Amino acid sequence: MTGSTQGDLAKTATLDELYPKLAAIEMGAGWNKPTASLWPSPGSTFRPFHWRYDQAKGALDAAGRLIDTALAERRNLILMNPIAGNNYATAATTVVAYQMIMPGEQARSHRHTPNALRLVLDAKPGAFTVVDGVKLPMLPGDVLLTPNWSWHGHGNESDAPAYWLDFLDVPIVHLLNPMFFEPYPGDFEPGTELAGTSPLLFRWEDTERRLDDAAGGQNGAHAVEIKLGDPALDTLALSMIRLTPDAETTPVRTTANNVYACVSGEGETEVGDARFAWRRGDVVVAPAWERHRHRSSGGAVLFRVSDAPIMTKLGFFRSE
Ligand code: 1HN
Repeated sequence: MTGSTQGDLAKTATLDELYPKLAAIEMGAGWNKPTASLWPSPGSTFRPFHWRYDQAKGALDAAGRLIDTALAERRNLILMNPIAGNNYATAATTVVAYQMIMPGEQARSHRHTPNALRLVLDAKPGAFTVVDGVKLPMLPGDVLLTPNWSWHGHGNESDAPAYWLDFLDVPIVHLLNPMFFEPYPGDFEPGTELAGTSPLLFRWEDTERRLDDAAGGQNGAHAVEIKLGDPALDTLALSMIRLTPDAETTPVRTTANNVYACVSGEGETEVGDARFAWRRGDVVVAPAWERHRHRSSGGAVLFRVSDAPIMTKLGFFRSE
């Protein structure tokens, strides 16, 4: 037995003597810090933040000279929320990364329990992801899903580097611990050409048509939002928001974490006390319960990744 006996503990004369005895048996006095575990409303530790695509592109182009896909399973840049002690997560449940693959390269296939998706930023015909043996094309504005345990590898048969954003629920898998990861036997999974459509691919041309149709039905509204999937993944819901010129959205806050990426145009987002002026390819995070709104004078399209499905399933979703 480590620490004091039942009798020793029972005879302790003062609190000052009790605390070290508790520490020795890995117990703590719950009466000292009631506010350390419960507080009146979400006090998110994550910060509103903005990452710029032009800077990511510069760094990825350098990495393109400095590391190859044989060395790096993925040539990507993790968007780390700038809070003390964090060197991974973008928001509490979500990690976002910029990734680049050079002409002629292959990023070997693997599968993992975290759910993932990509938003393509710049790519020419010939860039692709093979998901469970099917070759999904990657063109700007396309969104590709690689759900829990699906094989995925990336390739580029075009003559230009391809850039995209990855979104994954890795931090929630870290918290709950059901992590499994497996490299593909034989490095790169071959893929058959996609015939027709796939539930794992939302092509920009289809998304754009849906946005046009939605706008037609909502005269005078400054923003239209369409869902991609319902939800696209078990943990993450995806949507595209079109801000019409001079749009200003109503401020909202929700217990869900929201990450926004600009697909086209320019604008700004206020998150709490912060204000971020963004352009194509940039990423802004609005952590849980931070009130936020978007503005665009010239019009823009924003991609939204939200962990609302997690909050809803667990009964924690609130919005105002
Ligand atoms: C991952 O597997 C990919 O497969 C991209 O392309 C980004 C970030 C964190 C963990 C795994 C990919 C990732 C990732």
